[in-house]
Amino acid sequence: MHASAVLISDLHLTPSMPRTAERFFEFLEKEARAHEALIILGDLFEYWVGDDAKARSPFHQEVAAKLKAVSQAGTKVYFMHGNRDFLLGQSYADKAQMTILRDPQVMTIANQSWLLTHGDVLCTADKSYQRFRSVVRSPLVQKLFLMLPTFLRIKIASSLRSNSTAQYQRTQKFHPEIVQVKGDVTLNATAGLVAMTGCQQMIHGHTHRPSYHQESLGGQSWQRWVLSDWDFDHPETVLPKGNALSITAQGIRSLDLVRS
Ligand SMILES: [Mn+2]
Repeated sequence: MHASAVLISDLHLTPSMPRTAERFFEFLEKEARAHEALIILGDLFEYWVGDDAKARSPFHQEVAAKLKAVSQAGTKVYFMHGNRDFLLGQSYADKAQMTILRDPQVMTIANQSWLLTHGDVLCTADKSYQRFRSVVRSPLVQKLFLMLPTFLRIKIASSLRSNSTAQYQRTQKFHPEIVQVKGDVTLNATAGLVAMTGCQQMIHGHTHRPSYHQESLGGQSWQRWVLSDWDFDHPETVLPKGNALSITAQGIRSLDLVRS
């Protein structure tokens, strides 16, 4: 229950993208502190193979310290797992003073109910991803993975990422229409979540297709806001991008973090 909140997702923070991290730190100083709550809807980090492995890195310590400073300045920080950082655990969350949210989560902000999700669970046209997801999100598999030595976890995570990138690039080249469908949420899954939660205002990330939709199916209708991913590091190939959604008593609006 908050009078105002600002939401972000898909920053994919990594030491090799310093300008994106720099914009994030600036965002924490300015936009975030102007709200009662900061809600991170997943994929804050490019990948995560366990708190023990990351906690030692100076970059991840710096991110935790900056997040903690936001809490200490009076803005409550929430974190929902994405498909890349779902192994982020309680120990790192404690260090960053973030409260971990379940996915999906209904939250009251500015006297309205908002349905929050990372979004990958709604991409049901991609059957093989959903199969993969149900395996890697199982507590037993996670426990076994976290028992492996760190170097092996990093190796597995990076080979999974490069496989999925290679597969994406192949499909994008030969069947762009398939990428278009598989990479987006489905109307059926979205309607299912709206019905299950009874909440008609949804916010998610993951698809990297920032937008606002008014949708309906089978007598139900709802509004859906999609957050942008962030990239301030490759101006020669990718236009700088990054946004946040601000919810206050005045309503919801998108903050363009490139121009502001
Ligand atoms: Mn994602």
